[in-house]
Amino acid sequence: MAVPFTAYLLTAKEEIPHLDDDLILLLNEIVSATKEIAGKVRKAGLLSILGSAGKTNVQGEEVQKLDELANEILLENLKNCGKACQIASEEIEDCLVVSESGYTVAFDPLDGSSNIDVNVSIGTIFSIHKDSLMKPGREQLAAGYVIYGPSTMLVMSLGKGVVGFTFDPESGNFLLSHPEIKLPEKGKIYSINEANRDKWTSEGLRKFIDYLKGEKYTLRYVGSMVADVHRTLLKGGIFVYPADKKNTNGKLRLLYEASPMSFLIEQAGGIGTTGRERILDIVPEDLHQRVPVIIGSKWEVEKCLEFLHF
Ligand code: AHM
Ligand code: MG
Repeated sequence: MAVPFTAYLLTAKEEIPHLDDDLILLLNEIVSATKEIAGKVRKAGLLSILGSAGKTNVQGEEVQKLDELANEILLENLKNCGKACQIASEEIEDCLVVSESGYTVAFDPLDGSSNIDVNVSIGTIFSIHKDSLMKPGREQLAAGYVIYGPSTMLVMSLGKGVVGFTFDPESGNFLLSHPEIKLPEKGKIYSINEANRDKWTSEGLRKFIDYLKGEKYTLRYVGSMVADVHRTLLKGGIFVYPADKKNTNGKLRLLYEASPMSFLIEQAGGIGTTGRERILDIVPEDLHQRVPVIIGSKWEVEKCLEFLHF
């Protein structure tokens, strides 16, 4: 019998000192919000919630109706549970201060917005710290994502490895299906939006991608970070969203995209870097700051760094 999420947390508590009852409550609240989001995603075409919400977010990006709905569901759950002192979301400009101390949550309610309307995998990403959102990623107490794909999966780390749960629609529970996710040391796949090649600011990166092609790598790029990182975690290889002429610090946001994903990748045995520094060592300066992202198997990321610094 597979272990349900809450039962897993209660057992993990014995090995993970920082996993107290408040953190368990908070994680349960996030997970219950994602179940609600998964329900909406599954029926999106029937509920008139596809398409644009007709506005742009703080970052000038078009907001989809489902982005907005997922954001509201998460915010509501987090505000009501009383365990989150500060909340930051991709969809809101300032952080929400609920109380002076406690857990902070940064999230991307629905990552991969461009894939919503075409029924391709999207996801929710979350990152949890204590007392302040503006701490380096290495101090995360928990991070994870839920991928709304052919099956809905929760992948999470509490700082002691990476585990995966698959949603069982019959029982309504996330059940432990991947007790120990380990990234292969080396893979066969690279993942990057190669249409931007001419705009990348690094010649070394172009040479690295050419090198991988020569080594018979294949390209997979969904355009949902959650899906591209999920594949990388399970199969190895490398995922890159670099700086380019338009996005001089890359596109992905540190607090709720780069940092939690880097935490998972490192916890699974991989590496996460901007090309200049370890992503988890960056002390955030801004809630929505962007960073270049190079994450994946040890072998490919180290090789990439060699090309970048040649
Ligand atoms: P979003 O949070 O608005 O969906 O944007 C982030 C997404 C990532 O999921 C993905 O890796 C990236 O944007 C894709 O960007 P592009 O279409 O430029 O390749
Ligand atoms: Mg996103």
